[in-house]
Amino acid sequence: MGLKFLLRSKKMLSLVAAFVLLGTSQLFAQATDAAAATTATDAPADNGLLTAGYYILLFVIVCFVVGIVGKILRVFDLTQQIQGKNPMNWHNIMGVCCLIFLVAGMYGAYWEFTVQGAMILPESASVHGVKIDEMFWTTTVLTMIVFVITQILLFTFLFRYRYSEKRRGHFLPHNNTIEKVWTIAPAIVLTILVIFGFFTWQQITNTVDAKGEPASINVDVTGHQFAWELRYPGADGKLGQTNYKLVNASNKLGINFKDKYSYDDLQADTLVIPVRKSIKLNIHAQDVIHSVYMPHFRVQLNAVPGLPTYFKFTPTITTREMRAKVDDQTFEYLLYCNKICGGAHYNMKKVVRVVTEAEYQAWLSQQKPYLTDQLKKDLKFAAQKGTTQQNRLALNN
Ligand SMILES: [Cu+2]
Repeated sequence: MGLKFLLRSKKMLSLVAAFVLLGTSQLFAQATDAAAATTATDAPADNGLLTAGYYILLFVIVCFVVGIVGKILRVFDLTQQIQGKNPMNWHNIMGVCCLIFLVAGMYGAYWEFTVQGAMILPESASVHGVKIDEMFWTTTVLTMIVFVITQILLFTFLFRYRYSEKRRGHFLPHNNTIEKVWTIAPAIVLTILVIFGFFTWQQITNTVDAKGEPASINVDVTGHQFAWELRYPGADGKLGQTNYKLVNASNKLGINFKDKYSYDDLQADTLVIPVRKSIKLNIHAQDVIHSVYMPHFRVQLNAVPGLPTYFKFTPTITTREMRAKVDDQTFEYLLYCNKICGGAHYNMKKVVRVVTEAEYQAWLSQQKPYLTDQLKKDLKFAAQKGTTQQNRLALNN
């Protein structure tokens, strides 16, 4: 009796807690509405906590309702039995519940695609990006077909073959044909998808400029905690060599200034690239693993210390054209680091601007060389001492 009382009081407490939460949510909602009305802004007033609280409350209420309905049905069932009538057929009820779950689940999947489907990927703004998207959609459509078929079969079978006293279950210990079908069919489909992906990836990573094709524009991007450094080749179109042992306060990329190609290398704040020109992004890291990520160009590659990597791509839509397309004059392409590389990882963001060839040349002529007067002085100093400046990285080796 004591235990029953405790259980009952727990239920009461849960009920009170649910209603308090509902009341608080209502109050918050009113406060948010009032705040939105007073500030008179067009931005929707969204409170993540409030939304989460609302859905948790909704879930708790649904659980309560299901529990209460279950109890009522149980009492009804017992009453029927006491009166000598047929008991409720719970197998039929569960079977129908499976069908309801199937319809509700299918509608949920449809809703997800129609409402949030457009958020999957922004429009591709590079040549290979279109191929990646084709691959992505082919895989999505194929897996969706399998998903729909298996869900329909699963829940319809649960309904169709629900327990019945009139029917005896058929024991099927082994069937080679079924085994073959469900092993070979997915294997073939997956092999086709993998081969498709392999050829697409091969085309993307084939970074050698073909004969007669104009050379790609080489741009160095170096990640360190917590920023990206950009280096453009000067008039000679070639980037000078780098060496991590040369990294110091005035030569942060460790550029080897004994290499004549490095004299005119330029430093830049924004990754400006000309439209419809092949860009070879040379990716470096100085401390930990970072990752170059440019979602609009479908570019993503790790930046690994000691292992320079590269990604060749051709942008197809200028920033100006994209601003018109998305109807947002503040739109910018971005280069992120999408490897959680430390406390201020979120700072590793660079604006990428796709411009016309003329605009690119005009911009390039305004960039400053890495070989600054200070650096020239420092290098001269180092030459006099007969040694290069030591640094932490060099000391480790
Ligand atoms: Cu990073």
